[in-house]
Amino acid sequence: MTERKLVRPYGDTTGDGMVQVSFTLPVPAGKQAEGAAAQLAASMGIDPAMVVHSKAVGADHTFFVIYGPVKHLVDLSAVTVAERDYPLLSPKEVNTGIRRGLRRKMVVLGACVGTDAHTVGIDAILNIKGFAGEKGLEYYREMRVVNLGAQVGVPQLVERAQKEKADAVLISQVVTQKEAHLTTTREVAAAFSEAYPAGRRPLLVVGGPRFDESAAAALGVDRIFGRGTTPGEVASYLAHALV
Ligand code: B12
Repeated sequence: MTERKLVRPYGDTTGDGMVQVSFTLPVPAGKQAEGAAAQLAASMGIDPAMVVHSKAVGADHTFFVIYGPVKHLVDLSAVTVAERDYPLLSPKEVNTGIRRGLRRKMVVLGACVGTDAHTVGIDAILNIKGFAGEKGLEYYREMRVVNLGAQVGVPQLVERAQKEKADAVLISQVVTQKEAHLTTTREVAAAFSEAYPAGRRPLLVVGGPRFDESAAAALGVDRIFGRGTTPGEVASYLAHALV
């Protein structure tokens, strides 16, 4: 049995339980708004709750930062996360693997899908200049990368994947308002399942800063990559999954 390891948040001294949270209330800035923020924080378990910052956001809303202690503990032995279950490879190893395993170039299609226009993330993974000191997938000699850019419709994505004979389709979802990232991902998964015979669709990989990386199966895709992902991690995964 794993040993329980309990920790508390750290503010000024070890174990003091101090946390900082921020939120906006639909209340005009003023004493009543600050009282309302303190009340909400107290009911969240922050006691005593200090309103350390409040600022009007337009005429009818106020933004707050609250600081104070919680009594809650974190049991590190009960934490579950999606661990990387494949080895990190160098570009040379990925290229060699593809050449030996596929005996042709791996076709990787990428796009920012739906209404989302945030292309910086998918470009960080695909463009040759890369991200965090690593070259993007365009740098890999054994990959043929097709970057469709922003605001690509789901039918257009499927059509292009078929035309290019894509081995992997990489989609980016940055906007999370009204769970747009989840809805679009489910739409992509459903459209690919419908367009391809069972077990024959390309590998579906989704990325964006606010995804839960352990939710791939629930969303109908093969893998999710979250914030801070580097191109090397994605290339290694593609080699692991497809070769
Ligand atoms: C730059 C930016 C813009 C630029 C985008 C330019 C462009 N060509 O991309 C512009 C000005 C156009 C823009 C517009 C808007 N934006 Co904006 N934008 C940002 C900003 C400041 C930075 C995003 C970014 O580039 N990050 C850097 C990249 C490298 O990080 P990343 O995207 O997380 O990508 C990494 C990982 O997530 C992962 N990854 C991402 N995608 C993929 C895909 C795959 C396959 C893989 C494997 C990995 C992967 O790998 C990347 C590298 O590690 C963020 C705030 C922030 N600080 O994050 C807001 C933000 C994303 N925008 C926001 C909003 C609201 C908007 C607008 C709606 C604003 C408006 N009212 O018009 C519009 C929406 C436009 C649209 N239709 O999508 C909100 C979203 C809020 C939410 N809950 O959804 C944010 C969070 C700002 C905020 N705090 O309110 N925006």
